[in-house]
Amino acid sequence: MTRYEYSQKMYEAMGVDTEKALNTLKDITISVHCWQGDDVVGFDSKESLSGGIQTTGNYPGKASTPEELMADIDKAFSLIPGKKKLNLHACYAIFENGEFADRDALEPKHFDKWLKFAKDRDMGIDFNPTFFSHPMVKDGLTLSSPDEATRKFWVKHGIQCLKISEYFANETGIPCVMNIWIPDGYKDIPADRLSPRMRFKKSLDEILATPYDKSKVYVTLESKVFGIGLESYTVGSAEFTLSYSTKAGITPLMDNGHYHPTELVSDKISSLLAFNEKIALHVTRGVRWDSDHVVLLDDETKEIAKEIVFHNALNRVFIATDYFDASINRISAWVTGVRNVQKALLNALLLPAEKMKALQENGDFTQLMYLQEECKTLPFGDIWAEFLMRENVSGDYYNEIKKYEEKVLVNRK
Ligand code: RNT
Ligand code: ZN
Repeated sequence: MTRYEYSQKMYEAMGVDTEKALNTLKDITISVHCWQGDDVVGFDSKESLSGGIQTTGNYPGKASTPEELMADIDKAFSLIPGKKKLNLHACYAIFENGEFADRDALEPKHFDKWLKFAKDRDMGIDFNPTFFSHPMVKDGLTLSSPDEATRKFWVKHGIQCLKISEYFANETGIPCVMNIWIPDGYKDIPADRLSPRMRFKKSLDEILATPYDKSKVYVTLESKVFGIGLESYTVGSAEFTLSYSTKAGITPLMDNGHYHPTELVSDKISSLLAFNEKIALHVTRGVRWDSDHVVLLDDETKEIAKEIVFHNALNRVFIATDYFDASINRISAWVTGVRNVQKALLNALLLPAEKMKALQENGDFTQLMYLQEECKTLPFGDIWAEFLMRENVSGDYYNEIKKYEEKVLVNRK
């Protein structure tokens, strides 16, 4: 008997079908953020990263050209099992022959290289307008700016991105999730909290007035509680984005780094599922603040996965990763984080969900606790190893990445 077969029997005794779990896992798409590869820099602006987000560290080998970033994504994806989607930001536009287009003039053609990249790999693309790291961010504001020229510039950016998203969906045949996140906020106590929010609302209305095919493009809106240098007030707060999403019929997005440290996204998912057909997540790990550390297989990541799996919501939740660590090998950061999202999902798929739910409904909390704790020591590693084997990826990604680092990354300027 193989280790997998032996472990399968142990799960069977708990009432869990490991084959079903593995078959479900292999079809779950994770939208992998491209920005881990170059510390959220992109190719369209010489501005340093702004918007209250920050990468720290200067590990060698950062990608600084489209070719390098694509090669690194390929390397990372070759070591990540399961289905992937490419999550791009508008600042990753690729200009050729000295041509340039500002954010308000971006067109689908500026992403044709990415489109080809994705198509060649049978992947869909998700997209994000980039409302940061740009000279038109005035006093930290974009869509909520009181300066009409600034606000209009960013509205135009949003509209162009909507067109690009629809282009991706049409060309790949896979729906595109377009996420709107703006950094807008104030460092110190504002005199007027309402006017910026009213302008943000108006700007979103103007962007969404552009006709687009709602079966192909899912517009999501991401909230945030604060940013660096924007500690006192964030225009796109949780209440604002949730209310707006509901009213406009778009999809709310929760990033688990965007709440007060004792608030848990795992507890929020069910509330949003009660009111939305689809919801979206940015899976990250905040350490004391929205630090965007690499996702680990920690309790909260497992609990988030459990909420999706236990409520049969795998086809209702868009799962994307969002973190950026510049202090370790960036490819390893990618692989570790995405694998951990998948491990958390597998962990949830290997729990006797119906039995646990019934124990709760029957008020048998003693047995529920017993079962929850027993499941923690089941041979999860054997089932994960089986998944990697079926997906033809090795468990040892470290040495593979180390080789790539020595051969490719260290030679970069
Ligand atoms: C910032 C948000 C946002 C960004 C990306 C780069 O706090 O999480 O999603 O991380 O758009
Ligand atoms: Zn995010």
